[in-house]
Amino acid sequence: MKNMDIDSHVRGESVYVDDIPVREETLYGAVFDSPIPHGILRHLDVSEAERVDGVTKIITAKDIPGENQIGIIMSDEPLFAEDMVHYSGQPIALVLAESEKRARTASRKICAEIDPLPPLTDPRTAADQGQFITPPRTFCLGNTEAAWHTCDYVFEGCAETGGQEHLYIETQSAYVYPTEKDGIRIFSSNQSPTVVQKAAARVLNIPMHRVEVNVSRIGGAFGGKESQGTAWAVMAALAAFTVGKAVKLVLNRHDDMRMTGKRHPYASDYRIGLSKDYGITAYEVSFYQNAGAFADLSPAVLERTLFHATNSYFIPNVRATAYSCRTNLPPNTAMRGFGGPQGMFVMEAAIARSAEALGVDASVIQRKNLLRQGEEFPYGQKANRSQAIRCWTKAGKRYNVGAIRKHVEAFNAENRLHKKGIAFMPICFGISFTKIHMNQAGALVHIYQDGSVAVSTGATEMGQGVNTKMVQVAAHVLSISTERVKIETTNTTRVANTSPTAASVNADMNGKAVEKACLVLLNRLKGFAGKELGHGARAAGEWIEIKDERVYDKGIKTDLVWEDLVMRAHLERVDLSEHAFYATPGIHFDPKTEKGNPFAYHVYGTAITVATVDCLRGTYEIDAVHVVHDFGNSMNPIIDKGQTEGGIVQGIGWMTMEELCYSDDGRLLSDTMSTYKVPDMYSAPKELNVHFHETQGSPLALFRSKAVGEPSFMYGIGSYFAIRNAIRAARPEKEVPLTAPMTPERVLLSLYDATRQAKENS
Ligand code: MTE
Ligand code: LUZ
Ligand code: MOS
Repeated sequence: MKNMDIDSHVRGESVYVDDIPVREETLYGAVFDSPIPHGILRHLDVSEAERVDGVTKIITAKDIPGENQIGIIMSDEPLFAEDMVHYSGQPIALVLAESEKRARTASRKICAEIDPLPPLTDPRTAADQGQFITPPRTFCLGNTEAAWHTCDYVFEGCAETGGQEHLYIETQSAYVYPTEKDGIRIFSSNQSPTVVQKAAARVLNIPMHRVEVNVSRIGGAFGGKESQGTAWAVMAALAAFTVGKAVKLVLNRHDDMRMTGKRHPYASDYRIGLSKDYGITAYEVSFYQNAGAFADLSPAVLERTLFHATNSYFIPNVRATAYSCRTNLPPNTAMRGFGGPQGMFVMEAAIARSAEALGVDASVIQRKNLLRQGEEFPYGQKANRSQAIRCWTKAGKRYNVGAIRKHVEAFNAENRLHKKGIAFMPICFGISFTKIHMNQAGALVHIYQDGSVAVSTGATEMGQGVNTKMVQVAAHVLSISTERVKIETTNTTRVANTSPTAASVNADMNGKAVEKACLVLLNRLKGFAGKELGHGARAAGEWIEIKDERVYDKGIKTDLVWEDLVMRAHLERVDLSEHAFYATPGIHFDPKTEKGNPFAYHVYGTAITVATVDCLRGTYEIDAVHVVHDFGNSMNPIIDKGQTEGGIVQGIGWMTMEELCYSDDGRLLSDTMSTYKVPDMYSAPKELNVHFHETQGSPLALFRSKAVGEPSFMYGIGSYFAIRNAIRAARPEKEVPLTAPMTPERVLLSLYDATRQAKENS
């Protein structure tokens, strides 16, 4: 089944927040934010702004009836700054006016008197000053201290990765209006309707049942609306509540890029020990996460970095420590991979550095240490049905890596100004929220009298195709046409207490809830049909089957079809609605020992990347990415392939060209589409092959079809090392710092001025 939204997307008919027809007398919001990254807010002068024609009200912390607080994990983040500002772009006030233009004009006339304080932007400096969001955490396996003596080789160094802008197409948006009896209805572009509902209730000081949050669909999120869609929705809610009118708040691209948090930049130190035959005996790593000014989701992101610190390898002695460092940047947040990519990059960097020092190809070390069945992750879980080696081997054979290598070598021998590099990138990604309690989902299924079906779940559709998969589940279980199934908007009044649509688990968890609800309805209808066909009341349904919208009795086709069955059931007063709940079984984790079985299953795969570097210009092309990926038993190959390709290109962007530049005083300089480069058609790999490695999947995956949202992102790391290997083909003697992104500028510095860049990175 194709993504059910594509026709309306292409015609421009799909409705996003900005497309909702507004009510009469709707007011428009513009956010006034801190012009500097750190300081004491002495005074706010709004008098001139208030005089702008059409301005209704300027909302500040003083207008909040409840708590000035929207922190998702820790209560450390005010909706509006009050006494202090902690980052450039931090909201201070919301201007309400009759038009967006007037609101913006007025917001430029607000004057904030701020005594500046020195800003922190670097995580290592923050750590030196003891600026931590949470205490550090350490995952251990074996005993690294004892293991170092047994190693034949030990290497150490540092590795750095940059942040990443989500660049969802739909910017942060909310449209809110008051409902009767002091209620509020919020339309928001948001991955976490319940988070918004709870935060709005807290800020407005009303119970959650008076707040309704509705999400029709999201124009892309990538993690950027897991926690960070909340502020704008709550601001609009506060404004609507205060003035009693509808309020619309849509950030423009520039404000969105300036004010919202991004993927966390990390600075890391590693030490790796190997045996003579290239087995990795010991690995120690310290991660310094640049969390930004408030906790946001940083502690959870930090945790996933630790979970994925050894990527797809078994290492008997591991010690991984992670520090969440408070800086004066916008709070960094969830983004595809959620800290996993940052952890895996350092592992791959350590292997690359070892390989270079030992004069072997990195793939020799990678292959040697791939996880086997039953081997233990540093967090105590054992690899179950590990596909690491199978995917690797299959990739090598299927894409004929021997021939690729020969081609690369021949090319490099013949060309002086262009060089090619090749890199393997195995991945292993854990599926489940790492916070166990978040692994729950609900679904509400109605069968209407005419046989049409409506499904509500806690999942939000952001382009990943979860709604399409939900249609497939309902149609399959009830054995009816997909045309009969409609997916409703995600709404807190229909499915309550939902987890964010994140962690790649939403087809699995919401799909299992839909499956459960549909099975209950199916059995109820079968029982009813059995009685109608003259079987005794007890276990009447046992003889009945519903296949392709028709009732079969003891395997024999009857005249009873779906529509008649449903109508007759309704007339006999059979309940045609069902709510079901799913909680992932068998997962647990003890944060005291940092051990457990946190993931329902893992997703594996291998990518082979080939890149060509232009050694005069520092530019490069990704010639090819060849993937063998563990999809389990894919329930929707079109969607799954799209998710995998999209993840890869987004991963390549993070590793190669997307660079967030800050001024010394913590202002984002690359805050527009003209200064922040994302992958386009020309920077996508010239060839991108995704082979479906079909396996048994996992019983905890929906229809044994494994989660696809995030894992492929980490194949992008291969592009970094392919480019690095091309640079090394040109300059084998140069020490190239393990810093990402590998922008053309960095390629040039690596080729021609290594010392300067070494200084830059020291
Ligand atoms: N695909 C599209 N088109 N747009 C998105 O915003 N977000 C990604 C991924 N794929 C995203 C996407 C992220 S970060 C996650 S966690 C998953 O989708 C979430 O959806 P799922 O659990 O249904 O896979
Ligand atoms: N969000 C979250 C996530 O809250 N917990 C997670 O474990 C997670 N993992 C990936 C992406 N988002
Ligand atoms: Mo995805 S980072 O879990 O929204």
